[in-house]
Amino acid sequence: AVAVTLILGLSLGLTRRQKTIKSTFFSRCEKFKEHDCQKLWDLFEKAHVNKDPCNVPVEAYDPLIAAAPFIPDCKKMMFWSGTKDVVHDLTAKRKDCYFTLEDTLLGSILDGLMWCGKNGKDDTFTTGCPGWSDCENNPVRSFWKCASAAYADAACGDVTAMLSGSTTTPFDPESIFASIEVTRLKAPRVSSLNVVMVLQMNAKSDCTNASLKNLQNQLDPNITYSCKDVAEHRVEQCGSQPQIMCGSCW
Ligand code: N1C
Repeated sequence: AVAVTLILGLSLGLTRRQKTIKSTFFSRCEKFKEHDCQKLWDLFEKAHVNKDPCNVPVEAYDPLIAAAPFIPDCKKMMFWSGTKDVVHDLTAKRKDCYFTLEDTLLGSILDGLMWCGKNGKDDTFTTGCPGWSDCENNPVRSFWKCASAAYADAACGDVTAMLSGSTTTPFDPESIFASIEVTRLKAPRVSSLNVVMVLQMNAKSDCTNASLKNLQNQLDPNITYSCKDVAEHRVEQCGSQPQIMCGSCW
């Protein structure tokens, strides 16, 4: 009886967990109209189900990315590293000015989620998965690398990147922004990269930070680079005062 209860409890728990990520996936997907959410879910699962969760290459998510309609407003594209909350607070309120990967179909579906498959199992799991840095080829990291590459390829015009003044290395070579996105921005499609250094109280770095030299060295030399130190409250102000024109926020 104990064994039966255990097995029943385990499998119930499993179905519930699985239902959670699947229902989150579908409810977020259905908010965007005209998409085949079932097809996207199937491609999503195919990338990692029944695989070693530390051995899911970036390319495993290519079919999913290819199937998702991906038409960001290329002139408004915003990148970020270490500034997720302040950026998303802003972009939620100022869709007229900025657009992030989380505003695309797949980015919004998978934002904040954790998942993996396991060898010999047909399910998507949300617990017992490798963390971001536990192994390089984990499903979550591979997905964001794949999506970020496609996102950066789509950029055009004047691009903004919000980096954090609260770390000593705002342009962190390990980050997705540094390792994937920056080198994919190409002139003349992209004309400028405008870094906003978001400064909180007691900031540790600003536009003079040495790591930003590496950014400029990695950037296509035909893309104009600029950097501006901006207090965090000014960024928040831009969100709360929609009458401020996009170009005059800082
Ligand atoms: O490693 P990062 O930042 O430099 O990645 C941010 C960069 C952005 O410009 C996005 O386009 O890469 C893209 N991106 C996401 O859109 C995204 N949404 C959620 C990268 N990572 C993303 N996440 C989660 O944030 C991801 O699961 C990981 O845990 C963080 C990476 O954030 P970071 O180090 O601040």
